[in-house]
Amino acid sequence: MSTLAPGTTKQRRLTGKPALWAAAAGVAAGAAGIAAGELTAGLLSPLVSPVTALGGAVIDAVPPGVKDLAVQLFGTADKIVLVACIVGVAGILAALAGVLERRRNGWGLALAGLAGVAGLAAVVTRAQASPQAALAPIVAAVLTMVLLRNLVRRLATWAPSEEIPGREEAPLARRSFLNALAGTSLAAVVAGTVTTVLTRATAVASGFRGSMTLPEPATPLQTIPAGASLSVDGISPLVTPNADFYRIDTALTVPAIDPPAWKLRVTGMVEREVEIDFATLLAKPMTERHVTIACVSNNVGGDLIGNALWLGWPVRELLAMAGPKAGADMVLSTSNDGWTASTPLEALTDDRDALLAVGMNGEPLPLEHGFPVRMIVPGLYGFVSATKWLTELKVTRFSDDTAYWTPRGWSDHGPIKTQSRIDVPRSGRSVQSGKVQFGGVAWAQHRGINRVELRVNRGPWQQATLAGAISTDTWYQWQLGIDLTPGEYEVQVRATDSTGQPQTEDKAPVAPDGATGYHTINVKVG
Ligand SMILES: Nc1nc2c(c(=O)[nH]1)N[C@H]1C(S)=C(S)[C@@H](COP(=O)(O)O)O[C@H]1N2
Ligand SMILES: [Mo]
Repeated sequence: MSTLAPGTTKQRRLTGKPALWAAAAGVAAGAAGIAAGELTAGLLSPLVSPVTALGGAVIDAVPPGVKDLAVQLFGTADKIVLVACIVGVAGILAALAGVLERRRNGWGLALAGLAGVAGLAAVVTRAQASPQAALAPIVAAVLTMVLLRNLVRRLATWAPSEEIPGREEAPLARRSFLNALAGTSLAAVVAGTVTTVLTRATAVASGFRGSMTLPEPATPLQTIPAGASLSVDGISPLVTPNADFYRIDTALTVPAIDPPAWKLRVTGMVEREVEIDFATLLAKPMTERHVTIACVSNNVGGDLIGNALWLGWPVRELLAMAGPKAGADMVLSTSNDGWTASTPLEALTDDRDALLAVGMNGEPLPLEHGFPVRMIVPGLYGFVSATKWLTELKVTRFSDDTAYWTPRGWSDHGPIKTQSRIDVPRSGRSVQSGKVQFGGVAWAQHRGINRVELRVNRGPWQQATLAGAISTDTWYQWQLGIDLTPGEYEVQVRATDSTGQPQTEDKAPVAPDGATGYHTINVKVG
């Protein structure tokens, strides 16, 4: 802050302001630097930019509890909130750099340099980073430093931080600073706009996706048996439309993969390494299967579950080409962004039709659901099986390799637990007395469900009507009308799988391997 001589009114008007102008200079320099860095990344390494790399590093570093909380608080908007936080923090740091630099030459530059080092570290440790990706944070930091130095120098001639006897505000110096500030801000806006237009790498992928036609399945189309779908108002549709399908992943920006450049490699404990490209995969005999996939983070009664018709080539066929060696018991699948899942080798080679999926409900995979290729494994939670943007299958052992979530408090195995959910009426709703229609879904993928029951106020279990399934790998709809007089009721559901094992009443949290307990709702009958 300036130490101003009393009585010089012109200078006194500047009190407090120079620091604000310095902060503004920092923000403008930082914004222009970061925008230039993002632009460099957009041109040289569209998959990894300093901002998304920092975000990715934050996602990988936060403890699972925080992540679950963020998902609960913000839902799928959690990623937007994270980017907003990064931008906010960058803004504060930039303002601080401006103020510091004005106080002492080099301090603000040092802060900008430190931020650049953090960005560089984040970028080079990303799985998708190519060597040229490192240029972006360097450009961002160097440009920020140059612009900051330039602005602060002009600010110093306009509003010197040391009192210079007899010196008054210099209108020319003032104009010079303000012009430079405006120019820097304009450059930031232009670079930012060009970046958003140019870095639509997703545009390339979506362009390809839009123009491609899915192959016909070689096996007969899987038809939905009559009676698998119940007509109960408000029940989850038997097949979940793509637009309503839950999305869970650690990807801050959806990996945009150009299918002609895509390859899937089979490595590790195999007789011979195998590589397959997209055109070759599409030419393989495709299988079509309805499979209900579920997230291990789904709370009892939650909606992180969906059923879709997947088109793909069985994983076991590709693995057979490579020839897994004796002793291997796991396949570590890796996605384009470095995320990994550990799947028992057995589940990928038995007859359950684990797929290298390219289609979802009759369309190419949507980008956010793994375009161009993902894994779908009936019976296993997504975190140990459903790798999106798939690029590598490493045949290995559970004792030798660890997947993304395992050191973060989750299990290395994840068979889906038997569960059931009441969709209607919604908990807390008021309904008319008389016959109240209850309806919902139950699932025990790959085992199948043979009974669903409801109980009111912990009374005797009453058997619901269970719809015929598409297969044991999908969820089942159920319904039951119960006569209820006015009052408040607690209603619970439980399912029994086809081995005769009822789901447990014991409550377990989602970590490490899936929630248990009865879905319980309260209904007001009037
Ligand atoms: N590349 C990648 N694949 C991933 C994940 C991820 O974070 N990254 N999350 C998994 C998890 S936890 C689940 S539940 C499913 C969700 O698939 P969906 O988003 O298509 O519903 O994807 C799986 N595949
Ligand atoms: Mo998940």
